[in-house]
Amino acid sequence: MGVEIRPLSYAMGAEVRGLDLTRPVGDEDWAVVHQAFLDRGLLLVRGQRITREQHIAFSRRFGELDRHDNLPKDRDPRHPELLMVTNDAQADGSPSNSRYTGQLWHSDMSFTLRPALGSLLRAVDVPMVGGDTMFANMVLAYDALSSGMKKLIADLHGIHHSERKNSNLSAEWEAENRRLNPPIAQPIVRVHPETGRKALYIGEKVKCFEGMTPEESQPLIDVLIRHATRPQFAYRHVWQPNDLLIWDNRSTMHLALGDYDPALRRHLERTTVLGTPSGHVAQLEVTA
Ligand SMILES: O=C(O)CCC(=O)C(=O)O
Repeated sequence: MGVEIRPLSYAMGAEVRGLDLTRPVGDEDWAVVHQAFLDRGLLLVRGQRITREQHIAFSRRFGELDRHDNLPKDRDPRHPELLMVTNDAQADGSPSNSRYTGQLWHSDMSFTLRPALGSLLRAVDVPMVGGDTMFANMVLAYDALSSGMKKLIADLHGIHHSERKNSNLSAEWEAENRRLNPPIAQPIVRVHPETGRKALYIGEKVKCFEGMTPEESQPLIDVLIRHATRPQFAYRHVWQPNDLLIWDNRSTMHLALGDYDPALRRHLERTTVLGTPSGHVAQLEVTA
């Protein structure tokens, strides 16, 4: 029997049943999974007790994997394709730099010149309650804008920064992050290379529009994020251990809510599939 696809919410997402990633996925099942990924923007595969190697091998079906040179401190030294999203303390006892990963609405690696096509995040250990992740369907959000707003934003570029929400990360991490990741300008509207559909490409890592000051930009950034994250465009994922979530970064954005007891372990591991080149190093507007 082949895989079965069941919608998770009206807006987006689907659960894939009947997939066992400890074994290679056959071509017929893969075709169904890949089509559901494009159609629904987010896939959930529950109960995947897989090794890191199996996680990486399945991820490669989606395309070439990022070795996370833009976030070298967050990757697993033995598997650079795997990024740790964890609140485990570091070897020297200092707090994890990735404990705040994703706590701003974002699309993965938007602050690079090759933003992610997709991400595959597996829950190893999650608190009994909380630590949920929210997703928004950016194609639905774009479609629902007025024609006037579509015209207004058509040629805008947003400048994406790589900072994390809380700034009490180690000074060393912050300095390296700034050095490796200059601000990158990305179009606010992107055309999905596989579906041909337009999607909003905005998030809380966008600090201003190119050619405009932060003060001029922020009101419109706020309007677009508020619009895109309306409940009817969203899905909220409540994690179970061994859940694998797979999302399309070209048609969705997401947010780690951080709504959990920090004394409890939360450890997830992510592969990132490289997307097509996009954007350019930003020209920052300097005003008198
Ligand atoms: O930890 C989460 O819930 C999401 C992590 C995240 O935003 C990411 O890996 O991009």
